[in-house]
Parts: sequence; structure tokens; C-alpha cells
Amino acid sequence: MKKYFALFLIAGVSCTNAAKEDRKIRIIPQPVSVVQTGGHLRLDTGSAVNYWTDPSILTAVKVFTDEMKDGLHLSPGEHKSSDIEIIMKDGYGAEGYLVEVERRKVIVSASSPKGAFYGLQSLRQMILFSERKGNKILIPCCKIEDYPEYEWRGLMLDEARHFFGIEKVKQLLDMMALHKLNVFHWHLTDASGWRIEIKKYPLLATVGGKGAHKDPDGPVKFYTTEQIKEIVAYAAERFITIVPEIDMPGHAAAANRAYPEFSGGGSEAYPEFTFHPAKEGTYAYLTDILREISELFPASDIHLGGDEVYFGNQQWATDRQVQSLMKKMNLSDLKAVEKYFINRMADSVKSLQRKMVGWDEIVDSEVDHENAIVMWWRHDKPEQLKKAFENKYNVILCPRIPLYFDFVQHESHKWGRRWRGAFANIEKVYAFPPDTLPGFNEFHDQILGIQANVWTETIADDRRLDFMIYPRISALSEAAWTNAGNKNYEDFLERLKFMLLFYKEKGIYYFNPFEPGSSPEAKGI
Ligand code: TNX
Repeated sequence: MKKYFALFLIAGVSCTNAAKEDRKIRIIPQPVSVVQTGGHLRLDTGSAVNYWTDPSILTAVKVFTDEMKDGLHLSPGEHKSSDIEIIMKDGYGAEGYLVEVERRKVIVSASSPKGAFYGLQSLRQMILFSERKGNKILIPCCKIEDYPEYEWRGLMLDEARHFFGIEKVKQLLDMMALHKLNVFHWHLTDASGWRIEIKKYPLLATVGGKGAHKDPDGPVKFYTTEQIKEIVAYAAERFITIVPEIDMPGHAAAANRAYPEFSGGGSEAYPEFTFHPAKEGTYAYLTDILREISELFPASDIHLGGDEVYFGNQQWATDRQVQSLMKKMNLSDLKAVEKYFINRMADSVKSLQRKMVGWDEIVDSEVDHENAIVMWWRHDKPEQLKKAFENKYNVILCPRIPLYFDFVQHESHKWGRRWRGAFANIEKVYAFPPDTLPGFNEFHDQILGIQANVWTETIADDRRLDFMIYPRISALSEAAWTNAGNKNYEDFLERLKFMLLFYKEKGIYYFNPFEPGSSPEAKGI
């Protein structure tokens, strides 16, 4: 922190008592254009937000005013003289906005409620990170034009290996919204646990939900359908889409504990790892599950996994029914069986009027590119990214390095993954995506966006979860939102210092990249 910033707290909001010369505007992710016009606006605890011009933005305003409650007491409603005015009009795109801070008021203009919400989130950061005098907040007059670089700005949380629960997920959604991240990919099923209630197959949750990674005898933990609805609604109020993942045909051991009749067996290291690819009943069962999923999640996409099937498909080779399926369908090897399975389930997803998302293995299964989105995760296989592009898939970039947040972020960290020594420090996250990725320029239109994945084999509690997500989430947001030409790591770090204060205020145990020693590594397993 530069020395002229003395920190203090007002009504629960961290801010800076900055010196006169501090007229900076600090927003993460950095907007497209910020022009300061001189002078400042004073807001105080009685400031009002005027939204009567358009009731469609009611949710966006409500979330904003609730968020500001700790600091400013902004009251939504029809006020004669409004301090913050929101205007809906054409020309700002699906997610863009214009914020104009004048001496007497702020005007947020947008073409969609989502854009208005993002304008308010920028304003929220300006309020949090601006100079204060008593109960007055001085916001520099300015004009901010903004829209995102990528439409898919995702974060994935694996709650199958370890379960964190509603409150932690809501906090994560809050923090995603603050950073204008808009897709929460929820990894709800894996070998260690099945975390979502399915009415037609209740044992999935009550039997499959038992235990956690390395703790098979741990308590049963899952989300009820009511809880799922609550979280989906909470996300929607923050303009976040939740894309659920039901992993198949591998990573299915938890489901197979509940309904062993659909197991396709496993390997020594990965017992009961797969669904059975040759039983008609498997497809009916999984389609029923996806139907319930589609009723719970309004997202246009459902993630089917499709990764690492070879970890545990050995028994397919000797299974009598798989053998006869191979003969009948002329499938020459187990890769062909996997392809058959994925395409059957892709058809199910299509019949539910949804698009499938899958890990980059699905490229080899040649699912219809019109109905599938590929997540490129194997950073050691750039050729798979190229292949996805060449086969016309829309792609989300989430390579392990630097976007797997179960990888360590500092040389000194002991728990968590590395790849031949390499890890995922904040600078690499920030610099992503490099234009040297294969096909990056040629196929740029097929890149929907970027996503970080928080796998939790080594993350067993909230403290470590925080430590792995923060502050990399801030770097992720700028990587996803801000155009490459507008990114500047040094400047980001200056803004990040303020964001760290906000994390602290929220009780988040973040890693401090400025002083690694001040934030000892949270223990993993
Ligand atoms: C690979 S990413 C996996 C996950 C693990 C992760 C650990 C992917 C599609 N599969 O099952 O949790 O590595 O980093």
C-alpha cells in the first residue's frame, strides 16, 4: 500500500482515507474506457436510486442496494431528486453499460438489466474504493464505457470431492457478480459423492452423497431440490447462469454405489468408475436424471463431463453385453464404445432442448458441433484445442495451467497440484489467454470465453477454498472481461490492493501476493 493511503472503516465497509491527490478510479475488471472529467460527486447515507423509468431492472437495483447497506443507505424508489439514475436504452449491447458520474448525480445507462447490473457493480467498486469524508463519499466525476471481451466468464466449483454448502456457494456467487463473472459451472457428481437430490432416484443423494474424497465413511451431504432452486434463483438475481455437470460415463462411482445395476465397472485404482454403456436401461436412467436437471436449471447448457473414461473402462473389454453391442454396432474398440455412449447422451440433451458441454475428450467422439461446447482443459494437449476449432466447436478455454485453481499459486506452497513443477500464479492467470495458443487468432470467433476450475481433492474446508480462489478470481475476471490491449498487470496490482481489503472485510482468507508471509498457506489434504 502506498504510504498516503491510511485505511479505515465506516459502517463495515473498508475504504481508504486517501490524500487529496487520490482521484483514482479503481474497478476490477478494468473497463473499456475510463475518462475523468474533473471534480467529484458526493454521496452520503441518504442517497437514492431512481429506477422508476424501467421496472425490469428492479432486481439489479435491489441487489445493489442490499449490497451497499453496510455502507451507504441507498433506498430504491421514486425520488424527486435522485442521486443514482438508471436509464434503459438501446446501443449498449447485451452486457455493456455507460456510467456517467456528474457533480450532482450518477447516470447508469444500459440496454439490458444485466448491463445495468454491471454498471452498478462498477459504481459499487468506485464507492468502496474512493475517498471518504465523514459519512460522505467523494467519487471522481467520470465517464465509463464498458462491455466484455468474452461472453462466457466462468468459475467451476467441484462439490463432489468436498462439499461446502449453501452459504459458501452464495458468497462465491456474490464475489463472482462483483467481478462480472457470469457462469457458475457446478461439478455436482463424481466418484467421491453425488450432491444433488433426484426425485426419481432418491438413493443417488442419500447413498451416493455419503462421504468425501479420502473419507468414504464421512457424513451424507447433498443439495435438496429446494436448495438447488434457492441457489439458482440467487444466482439469477446476480445475472449468473448455473451450468450443472453430471459427469459420465466415467467418474460415476458414487452413482454406482446407489444403483449398482447401471455400473459398467472400473479398474483397480478406480473401482466402479463407469456407467454401463451397453444396457438400454442406463440411457433411460441417465435421461431421466437429466430431465430433472433440466427442470431445476434454466441454463441452456448441461455439462456431461466425458473426461478420463480410460481411468476405469477396462471391464467393458470383457463384459458380455458390451461385446455384443460392439458387434451389433460395429464398434472396433473401447474408444468407439465411449463415442457411442457420448452420442447417445448428446441426443438426450438435445431432446431436452439443451446444448451439451463436455471436456475436450468429446472432440474425439465427434458429437454434433451445433449442439456441443468444448472445454479445453488439457494444457499439455494443444493439438486437442486445434482439433476442436477445426471441427467447428465453440470452445471455452480452461487449461490446467494457469486456470486450475487446485494448482498452487506460489513457490512456497506445499499442498495442491503442480505439473512438472509448473503452477498457476496470479500473474499467469492475469496474462491468460496468450495469443500463441493454437488457432487463437484464426478461430477467435469460436472462443466463447474462459473459465477457472476449482477441483477439490486437496481442498477440504472453507479456509483453503478461499485461499485457492482469492485473489486469483480477480485476475480471472480481468482476463475474461478486459480486452488484451487494455490489460496492464502493474495497474491491476494497484487496484487489487483495494480489492484485498474488501475480501478481508468479507472474512475471506485470501492469499496475499504482495506479502506471501502474511498469509500462511491454508492447510489442504
Ligand atoms: C482432472 S479436469 C480432472 C478432475 C480432477 C482434476 C484435478 C477434468 C476434466 N478431470 O477430475 O479433479 O484433474 O486437477
